[in-house]
Amino acid sequence: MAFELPPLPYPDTALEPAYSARTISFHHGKHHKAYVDNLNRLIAGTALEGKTLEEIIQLTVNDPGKAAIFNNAAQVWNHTFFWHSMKPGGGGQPSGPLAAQIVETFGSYEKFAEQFKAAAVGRFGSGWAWLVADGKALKIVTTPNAETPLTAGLRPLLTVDVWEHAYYLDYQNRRPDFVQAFLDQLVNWDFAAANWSK
Ligand code: MN3
Repeated sequence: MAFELPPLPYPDTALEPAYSARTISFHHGKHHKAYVDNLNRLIAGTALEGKTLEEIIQLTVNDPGKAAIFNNAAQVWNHTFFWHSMKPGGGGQPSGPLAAQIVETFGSYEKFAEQFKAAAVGRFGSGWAWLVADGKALKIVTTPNAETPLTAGLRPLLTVDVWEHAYYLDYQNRRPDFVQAFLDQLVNWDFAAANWSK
């Protein structure tokens, strides 16, 4: 069974105006789809065909001969996770046990937001910023290019894509404005809280 592009969890207009249907049409319909198509082409007829996405990621990480497979598999996983990290009417502060843990770890939601934004803006070049669980601890980490915290044994709670293709049509070069909009208007704390309680 070949991998398929997972459908968006909301209509492509649902995140407007913070994230336009035009951006989603390219980001999901072209970029994310290309990673799926490339992955299927690269694993066809190999021992990796039939493995899960997570298995392929773990089996190819740090293998220079399988870098293209890793990059496409990890980008498929990361993008699917990213779409779920946003929701219509999202943004603002979390509630419940995750909110309490954020206050305990970072001092306040505002301090968390400040550190998350600094990490996302400071990721040089292409990559991702993540809130992850490291055992029972919360951490903000960034990964370059296609890399994912999964391969470091970390459990992703939410992510923001900071590749230029993620925001250029709506924000041009203004990555800080995109990350601020992600925090204020897009982030899906219900998804993060569900991941935290797993
Ligand atoms: Mn992307």
